[in-house]
Amino acid sequence: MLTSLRGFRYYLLLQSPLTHPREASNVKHYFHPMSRGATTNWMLEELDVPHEQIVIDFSAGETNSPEYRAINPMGKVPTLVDGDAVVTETAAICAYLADKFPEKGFAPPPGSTDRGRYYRYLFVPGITIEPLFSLNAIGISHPNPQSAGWGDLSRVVDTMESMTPEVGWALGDRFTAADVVFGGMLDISIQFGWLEKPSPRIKAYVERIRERPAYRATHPESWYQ
Ligand SMILES: N[C@@H](CCC(=O)N[C@@H](CS)C(=O)NCC(=O)O)C(=O)O
Repeated sequence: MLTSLRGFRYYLLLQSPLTHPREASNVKHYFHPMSRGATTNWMLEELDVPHEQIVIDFSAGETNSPEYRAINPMGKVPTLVDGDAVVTETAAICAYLADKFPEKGFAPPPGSTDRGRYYRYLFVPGITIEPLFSLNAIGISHPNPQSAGWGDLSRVVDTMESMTPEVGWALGDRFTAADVVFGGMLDISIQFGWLEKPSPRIKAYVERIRERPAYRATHPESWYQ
């Protein structure tokens, strides 16, 4: 069982085929298959967005080039460039794409009750779940959970559990970007062994996620078989 992002990278290096190249378009996706870019790649596949796939090998230092830093000063992948719009951060890219293609129904209307719930599913993974588990995986816990935005392990696990839908998807019957971001984080939490004992509810939701054709087209086979 993988326990770290580094393990994930080497694992994918051995296992994952590169995703299918797509026709050139105004949308450029800077990514690497062994990175969080797998999630944005999945989102692009869900929406069937024509785009140019630009592989940036961060382990070879390509994120440090002046050209790439001019696009993303954090020197991280993924980055999405759509004409003049530059979008970084996995959840932001998924949210941007969902809004850009409203006809696909991947985001509830702004101002609706569901939109509030949707934002929660988009923001909790990167702001709360990931920092807690990244530190936990290397044996670090914040000395003061009241001032750490992610609190502590038991609060994060309880939150993940309570946000996981018992049936269907995060917002009900319709699969949305909330499932790509939140469901993707639960999937990674299981794959990396961050969640030591995933509950039956979390396991069942992640199984549903792994059934999606777009997930399967963008993830290594061993993740879902
Ligand atoms: N918060 C960012 C994190 C992106 C990130 O950490 N990407 C890693 C690969 S998974 C990276 O590009 N690392 C290269 C580096 O930091 O030099 C997101 O969600 O997109």
